[in-house]
Amino acid sequence: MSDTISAPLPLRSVRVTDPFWSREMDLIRTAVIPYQWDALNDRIPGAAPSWWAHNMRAAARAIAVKKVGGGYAPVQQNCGFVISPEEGKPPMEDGFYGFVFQDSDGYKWLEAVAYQLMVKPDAALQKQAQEAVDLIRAAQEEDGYLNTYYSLTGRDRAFTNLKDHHELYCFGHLTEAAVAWKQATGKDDLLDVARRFGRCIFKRFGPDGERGCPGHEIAEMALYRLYEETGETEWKELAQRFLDVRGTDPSTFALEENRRLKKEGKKELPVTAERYRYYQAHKPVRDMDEAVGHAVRQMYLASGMADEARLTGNEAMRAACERLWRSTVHEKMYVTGGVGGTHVGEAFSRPYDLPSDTAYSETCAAIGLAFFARRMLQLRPKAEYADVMERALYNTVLSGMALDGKSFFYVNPLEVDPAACETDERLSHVKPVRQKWFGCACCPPNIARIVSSLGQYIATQSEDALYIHLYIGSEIKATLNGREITLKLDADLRKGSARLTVLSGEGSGTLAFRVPAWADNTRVSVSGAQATACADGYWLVSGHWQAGDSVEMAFDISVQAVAASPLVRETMHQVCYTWGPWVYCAEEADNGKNLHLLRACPEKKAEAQFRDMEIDGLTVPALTVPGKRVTVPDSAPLYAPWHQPETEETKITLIPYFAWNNRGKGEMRVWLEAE
Ligand code: FUB
Ligand code: ZN
Repeated sequence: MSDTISAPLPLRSVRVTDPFWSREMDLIRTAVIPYQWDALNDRIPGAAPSWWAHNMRAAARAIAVKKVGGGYAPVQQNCGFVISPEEGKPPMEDGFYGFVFQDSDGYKWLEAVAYQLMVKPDAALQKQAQEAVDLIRAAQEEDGYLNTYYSLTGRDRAFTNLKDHHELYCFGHLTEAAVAWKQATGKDDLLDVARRFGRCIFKRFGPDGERGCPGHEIAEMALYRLYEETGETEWKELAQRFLDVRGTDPSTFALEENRRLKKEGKKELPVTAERYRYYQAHKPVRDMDEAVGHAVRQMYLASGMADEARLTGNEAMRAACERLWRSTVHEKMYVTGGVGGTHVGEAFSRPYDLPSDTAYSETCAAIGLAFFARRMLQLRPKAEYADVMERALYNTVLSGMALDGKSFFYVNPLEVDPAACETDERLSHVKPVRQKWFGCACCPPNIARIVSSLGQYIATQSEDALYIHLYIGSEIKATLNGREITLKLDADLRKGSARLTVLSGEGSGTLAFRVPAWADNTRVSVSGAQATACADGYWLVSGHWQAGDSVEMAFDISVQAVAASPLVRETMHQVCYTWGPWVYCAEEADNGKNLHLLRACPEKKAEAQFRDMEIDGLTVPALTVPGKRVTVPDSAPLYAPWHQPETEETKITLIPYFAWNNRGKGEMRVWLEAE
C-alpha cells in the first residue's frame, strides 16, 4: 500500500469554529433536522408527502402479523416508480406510497443526526432518532430483509429488479446510517439491522451466489465503510463482488429484464452489457474512462471504486478512478462544482455540453462529487481534488438549501428566468424558487448529512502527516506517529492568511497545506523547520511539534474572471467571477430584469469592490464589478440591419452563488456576456 494514503479524522476530533460553516452546521441541527423529521412524518402543510414513517409503520405492522406482500402496480416516473393514494381516497393503512427508494430518506436523516450528535451531544435529538431506529428495526423481516416497498407489495418479487428498484441503494444508505449511529452512540442496534440485511444480500449475491449488482450505486462505498468499522471481511468481499460483476457479460440487468419479459411472453433482449451505459454497467469498472449516465450513480460508483483502490492498492482500479476524475472534472463539470448537464435521465451529457439554463446539476450529484474527491484525496493528496471538493461544497451543495434551511433546490441551474421556467416545458425541471420538500426527496437529507460531517473534509491524516485540505477554522485532534496533538486552524481569506497552531500535545511529522488554485504567491513561514513545496500542490513542513508552535501560510487572493474552454458552446464569449472558493452570480434583485443585457468587463476585474450585503440575516461578501448594459430602444423591431448595440456604463452587483434566490423570485445568471 502506498504511503500517500490518508484517512479522514474521526468527527469528534474536529470542532469547526469557522463562523460561516458553524452557522451552516448549527442550521442543520436546529432547523433542518427538525424540519426534515416533520417532513418524513408528513407533518409539513403544503409539502409533498414523504411517506417514510407511514411506510415503515405499515411494514412493521405487516411483519408483526406476518402479512407481508400485497400487490400494487407501480407507475413509472422520471426517477423511479412512484405510488400515490388513489385519487380522492385516503391512504391505506397497509399501503406503500412514494418512490421505491423512499426508505433511504429516513436513513440519510439518521446519518445526519448521528454526525450532529458526534459534534454536539443532544439527548432529546438522540431520543427522537432512537424512535426512528426502533421503527426501522420493527420493519425488518425475520430473515434480515428490509425494504418497505417489497414487504408491502410482494416479497416474492424481492431482488428481481436490481436495475431500477433500489433495494441495494436503500441497503447502502441504511449501512451508512448504521455506521454513523454506532460511532455516535456506541450502540449496535442499527448496525445489527444493517448486518442482518447485509447477510441476506451476501447469501444471495456474494461471491458464491447469483451474479448481481446495484442499479443505483452506493452499497459499494457503504460496504467498505462497514468493513472498516467492523473489520468483517465479508463486507469488503461483497463490495468487490458488486464491482466485479458490474459491466460484464452476460449483463445481470439484461438477464433480470429477460426473466420478466419471458414471463410476459415477450421477446427477450441481447444480454450484452454495453446497453447499460446509463447505469454505468456498460463495461467492466476497471476499463471505464468516461463519466456517463445518471450523475449521482456515477459519482457514487466512482467513490466506491476509489475505496477499493485505497483498501487493496489495486493499480487498475486507481487508474480507472483517475480517468473518471479527468472526464468528470476536465470535461463535464460546471464551474459551480455541479455535474449532470442534462435533465434527460438526470445524467451526464457529452463532453463540454454544459448548458446554463437547462442544467440539471442535481444537489446530490455535487455531493457525490465531493465524496469522490475526498476519496481521491485519501488515495493521494493532490490539490486539484481538494479544489474540486471545495468548489462543490461551497457552491452547488449549499445552493441546494435556503439560508433558513427550510426549502431546497434539487436542480441547480446557472441561469434562471422564472418566466421561462414557468411556461416552457423544456425547463419544467428547473424551479425558480426552492421547494419545501419533494416527492423524490433525495437531496435535502443528503445536504444534511454532508454538512453535518464537514469535519471529515477539512483534513486527512496518515501515520506521519496531517493534510489540511480546506481552510475552514477548526480545532483538530490529530495523531502524528502515534502521538496525539491538538491544533487550531485559523483562516482569514480576506487577509490572505491561514495559520496552524499547536495547542497541546507534541509529535513529529509533516504538516501539509494545500495550495488552492485560487491563491497566488503562497508563502509558508515557520520557525525552525523547513517548508518544501511539493508537486501535488501541498506545502510540506516537517518537524517536531509542540504547544505554541505554529505554521503560517500567506497568499494573494483576488477576484478572478473565468472563461470556460472554447469547446463549451454555451458559454462562448461569457465570463464568470470567482473569489476564493466562491462562484458569483448576478441576481435580478440587484441588477434589474433582463440579465442577458449585461456586459461584464473582465479586463477591469481589478476594479471589483467588495461590500458586505445582508441576505436573510446572513452577511455575504457581495462584489461590484464595472460593466455595461445594452440599451433597448423603445420600439426595437425583432430584426434590423446589424449594428454594434448601444450600451451604457453600469456597475454589476454579484453575490455568492450559494446565496441566490433568498430574496424572492427573480432572474439569475452565473455566466455574463463579456464586453
Ligand atoms: O434514485 C434515487 C435518487 O433519486 C437519485 O440519486 C436521484 O438522482 C433521484 O433520482
Ligand atoms: Zn438528489
